[in-house]
Amino acid sequence: MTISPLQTARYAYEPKLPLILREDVKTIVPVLGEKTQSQSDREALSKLFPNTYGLPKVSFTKGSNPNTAKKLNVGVILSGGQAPGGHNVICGLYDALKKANPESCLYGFRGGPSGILEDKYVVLTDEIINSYRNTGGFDMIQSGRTKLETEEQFEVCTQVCHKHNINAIVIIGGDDSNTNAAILAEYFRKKGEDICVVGCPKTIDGDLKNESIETSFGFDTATKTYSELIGNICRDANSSRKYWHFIRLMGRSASHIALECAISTQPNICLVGEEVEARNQSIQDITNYIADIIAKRAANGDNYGICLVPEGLIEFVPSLKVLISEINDLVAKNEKEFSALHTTASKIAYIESLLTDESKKVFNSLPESIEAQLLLDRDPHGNVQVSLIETEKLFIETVKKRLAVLAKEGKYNGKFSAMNHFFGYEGRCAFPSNFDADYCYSLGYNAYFLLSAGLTGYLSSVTNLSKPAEQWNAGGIPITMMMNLEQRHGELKPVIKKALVELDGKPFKYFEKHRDEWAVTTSFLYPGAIQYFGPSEVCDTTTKTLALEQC
Ligand code: FBP
Repeated sequence: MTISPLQTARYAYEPKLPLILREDVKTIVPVLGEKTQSQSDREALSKLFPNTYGLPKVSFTKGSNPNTAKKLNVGVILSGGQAPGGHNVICGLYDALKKANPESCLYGFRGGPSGILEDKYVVLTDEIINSYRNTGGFDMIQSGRTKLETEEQFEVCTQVCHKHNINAIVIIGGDDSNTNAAILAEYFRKKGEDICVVGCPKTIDGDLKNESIETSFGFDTATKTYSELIGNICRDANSSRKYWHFIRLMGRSASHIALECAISTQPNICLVGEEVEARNQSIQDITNYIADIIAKRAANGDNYGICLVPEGLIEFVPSLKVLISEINDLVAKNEKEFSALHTTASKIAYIESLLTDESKKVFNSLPESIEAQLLLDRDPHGNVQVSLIETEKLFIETVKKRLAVLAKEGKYNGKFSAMNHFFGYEGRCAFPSNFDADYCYSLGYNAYFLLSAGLTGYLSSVTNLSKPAEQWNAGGIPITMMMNLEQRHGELKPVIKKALVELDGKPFKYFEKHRDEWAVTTSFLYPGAIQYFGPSEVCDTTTKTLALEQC
């Protein structure tokens, strides 16, 4: 197989570990801290997790660790959307496991959580691991979105673990996958099974974070990749001075990706879903906001610009949120009739006939293409797939109309020519930045010390991330500590709290302070491509979000 020169060079890159994890594996010892409490709903959660609630936080120190002599069989699962660095989590776990005992074995369950249910696996070897070091993607064992959540599934997991004598499972996933990891850990304990479950925080969306998890892996590389592309488009716009570029960015719900890219590239406009909701804005309000900036720039002779739109925005617009949740319920309740309809027009007519009057009005106000996209297949959670809804095109249409009104009123005299883009899949499998390569390797390596100590229901945690790796702290956080109860499909469920953009947080405040200036005065930044080799200030810096949050 021919491989690119960069890939060859990346194979040789040695990820940086926190100092304590650089010690001989036999001398790294877990230290149990204070017992913990959940975010809220403490009584209810302690009843739901009688065996794993309130566990202590874990850190590591130097000493003598007898556990590392044990031969262990460990299973690893990649769950959900791809995020740069996933391979390095597996490589870190593999290296620690083999250093401790070369007889130990790592089973890679294929295709996500369904891999363990169907017992599809590969026993990972040096040859496989070495051909994926520091590379992007999840193709070593692939990923999937099946959810491990029912007792029947947990029973199958138990049988598969017995079959291979598996002592521990590492689940690399986002908030939902790690919530389910905690439920599986509790199930194993309840059944008296000696199988540990440890999670690793993954998602480019950046919404799995809290005081103990500073960032999810993949956010750094994905936002740097999008920022490079946005910066290139900014420069193109500034060169030809004839287009407005509307760029939608991934992020299933929270607007962290758009906000990070905005701080990195200083576009003229960046919408933030959480702000739209807080201000109770409608599509028309947002349209007016964009059109006013376009008119102001046109008055200066600048008929060009950049507008960033987070893909999750659509569900933050209050009237659309209601509409989408009505459609989700209608599609779920009338699944048979709905799937029997074969044309888009018949689907639109069917749903329209069942909507409440208020939502029907909102639905009818949307272009037909968006109506159709709102009816596309739901994800495994029954939610609309926001990555398929072309909100950027919606705004190009509504803004065009608004500019025509402003022109009639004598408030706009310009030329509006727009281009649309969507950046999502382009960033999820990029070669991990040095930060993600180091962070992910550390998360995986660290996970070994948790599971070899028999710790279960923990998330592998590496903190102090805005500092150089030698100052990072390694440890484990009980997953129940991050939980609260939330209504999900009509039921109160234990879940890890999703971190949305905080409007009083430092990253948003920084953006808010500068955005009016960036709107009118062209202030684009051109971050360029991720650098893997060169001076540390060019290659190793993390996101602006993390830097601002930790300053
Ligand atoms: P995870 O939360 O599973 O990491 O995935 C996030 C994400 O990349 C979102 O940004 C995006 O909306 C979604 O996955 C796309 O899903 P799919 O890969 O199934 O098209």
